[in-house]
Amino acid sequence: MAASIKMARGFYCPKQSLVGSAMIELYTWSTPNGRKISILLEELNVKYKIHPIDIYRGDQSNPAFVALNPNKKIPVIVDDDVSEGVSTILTESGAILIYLADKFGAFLNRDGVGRYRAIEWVMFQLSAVGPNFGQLHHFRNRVDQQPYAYERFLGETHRLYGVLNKRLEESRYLAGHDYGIADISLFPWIARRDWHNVDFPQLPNLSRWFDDVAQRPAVARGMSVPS
Ligand SMILES: N[C@@H](CCC(=O)N[C@@H](CS)C(=O)NCC(=O)O)C(=O)O
Repeated sequence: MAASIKMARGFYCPKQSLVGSAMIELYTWSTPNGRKISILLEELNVKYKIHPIDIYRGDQSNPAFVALNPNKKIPVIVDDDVSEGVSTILTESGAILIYLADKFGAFLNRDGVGRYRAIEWVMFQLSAVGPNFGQLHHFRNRVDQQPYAYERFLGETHRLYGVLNKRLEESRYLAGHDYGIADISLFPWIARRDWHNVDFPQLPNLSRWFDDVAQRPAVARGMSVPS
């Protein structure tokens, strides 16, 4: 009988199928929400194993993946560190960023206002940038059928670019002096700026920030996952 392991989500699964030798298992695809996590794992320089979930082929509906995330979305991590008795399955990119930063003690302050400033900007990315840019990506291929929807999400996307440019006028990074998970959560979305019909050079603070973050080797490695 296959060895089984109790997962934090409360069910047992075959050890061979879901838990490998790597400490962190990353289920991901070549999209912004997935790349946030591969960038942070590269920055942390921790061992991780990549499981590509091709969302265009429908892999997110495979029963083994749905068992990990009933919401059928990447990214998901399984942390095989059973020091607390169980492996941890975690969905939602924002929760995963905070979990990994706290676990490895980097890229997020332990306490103080700086911690909550970073979480504030991660939530801005999750609640505003992600949903609006995501809808814009959907409707940009359907402008003829849905011009109103395209214009609405384009206008909101441009407004959000303005908010970010203003924030980065007063602060080197999103949360303050230090690069961290807020910047990591946003970077893969701005990397798709060619899809946003935005005059990037007219946003000098955001352009400066983008070039700064882009030159980090871990960011380049994380942006190529899955290869
Ligand atoms: N709120 C989620 C959103 C995750 C998400 O939308 N993932 C997309 C790829 S970027 C996905 O898996 N889409 C598959 C689908 O919708 O079928 C998070 O931040 O993790």
